[in-house]
Amino acid sequence: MRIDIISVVPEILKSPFQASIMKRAIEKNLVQVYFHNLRDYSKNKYKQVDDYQYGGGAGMVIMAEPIDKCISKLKAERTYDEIIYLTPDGKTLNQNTANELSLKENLLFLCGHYKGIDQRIRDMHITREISIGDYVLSGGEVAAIVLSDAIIRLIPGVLNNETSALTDSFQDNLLSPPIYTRPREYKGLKVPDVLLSGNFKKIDEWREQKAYEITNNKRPDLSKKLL
Ligand code: 6GU
Repeated sequence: MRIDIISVVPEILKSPFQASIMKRAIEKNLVQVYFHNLRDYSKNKYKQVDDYQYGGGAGMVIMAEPIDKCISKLKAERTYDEIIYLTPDGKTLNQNTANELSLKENLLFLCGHYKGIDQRIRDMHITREISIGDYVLSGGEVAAIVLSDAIIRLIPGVLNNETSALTDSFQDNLLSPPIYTRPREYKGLKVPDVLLSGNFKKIDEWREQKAYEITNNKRPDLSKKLL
């Protein structure tokens, strides 16, 4: 898979890809991630990419031309399965969307900043708009990192068996059961006996029961989907 990310502040993007699972995925060449600085496509000598909005109103808008130039250059080099604009008014990201996007070959993410981007870019180039939740971030960069992480961990070979994505919360609309590691007792708090029993049938049953209990208590909205 190849992911290209366009941003006016690409320095926000870099470090999450330089550690842990995303770093490993890149090192294993299971994904290639490229950052593009929108300011490199500005024809303005101050590298300005934003301007006031027509009709008045607070907040600057990213101009169509630098975005169009950048996207058009990338589109000429390869075919993108999706060109995704990260925006709070997009469709809220969920596991199904991450699963679907993890099967694609070439993805292009456009991060908004300031008030947003000129509508004509959305009309011309964008195939999908994604939000990561009902709150406002300063820009789409953090959302692009979230989306990349959710997708990359699903690419076959990125996770090993122990961390398999198949057992993640949300893959089956169930939250995870409690987990413990050594020691058996910490400050008087004991690991549940069943986990030490060696009876794997009993352990599986306990975990499943806890998963249902926890989902019911914390996320009754997910519980309804189980019916
Ligand atoms: Cl994708 N962008 C911004 N700016 N804010 C958000 C968001 C995206 N998703 C939730 N809030």
